[in-house]
Amino acid sequence: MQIKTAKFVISNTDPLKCPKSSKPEYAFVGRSNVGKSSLINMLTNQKKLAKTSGRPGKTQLINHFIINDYWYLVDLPGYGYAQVSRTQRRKWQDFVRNYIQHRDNLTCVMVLVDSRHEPQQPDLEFIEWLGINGVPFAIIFTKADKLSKNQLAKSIAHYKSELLKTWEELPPHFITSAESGDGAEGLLGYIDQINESLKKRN
Ligand SMILES: Nc1nc2c(ncn2[C@@H]2O[C@H](COP(=O)(O)OP(=O)(O)O)[C@@H](O)[C@H]2O)c(=O)[nH]1
Ligand SMILES: [Mg+2]
Repeated sequence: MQIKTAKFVISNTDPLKCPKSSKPEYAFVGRSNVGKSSLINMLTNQKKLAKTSGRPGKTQLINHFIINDYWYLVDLPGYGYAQVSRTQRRKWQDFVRNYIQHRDNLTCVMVLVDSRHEPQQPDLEFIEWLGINGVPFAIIFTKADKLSKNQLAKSIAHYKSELLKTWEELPPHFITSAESGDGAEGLLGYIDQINESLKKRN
């Protein structure tokens, strides 16, 4: 799939006030600084669609973008670094979980993790929660360009082995770089495939 049009629709602070829609929706989520905004800009081929910054985000906003006039890409707020307080992390959790549970048109949650990092407890907990609640999701390893080929393979293999401690089967996963554009084709192809299968079902 090629992204021909990508437009910002609306920002919300309240999950329940987001536009009701029957269009398929893909939510991107991950800790602050994981490279979410950069990935969204890379996928949509727009430099500033989602804001990027070197500093972790401040406001908790849900941003809706409409892609090819057909599906929604949703930028969910990122949870902070490891040093974020338990209370703050709980707040994020409730916010995001509430969103996920109330979106009827939510098709898939894209969980972003930095390919350089060890599996992090908050990510693993979130992934487990998605599984328990039957929410379809995929894992996106970001910033692949920051590692050598060898290091990258090692890091991903390590992450997978961590997941296999609790999962019988690995979820779909994609390795991306906002810098080089690697992984865009596979990820967009996956979204397109789901969209097509939904069309057939309707
Ligand atoms: N080398 C490299 N840097 C990246 C990549 N993605 C994001 N970054 C950098 O990581 C930082 C955080 O990125 P951002 O997209 O703002 O993260 P967000 O907080 O998850 O939205 C910025 O300095 C980006 O330039 C990538 O794929 N490769
Ligand atoms: Mg961002």
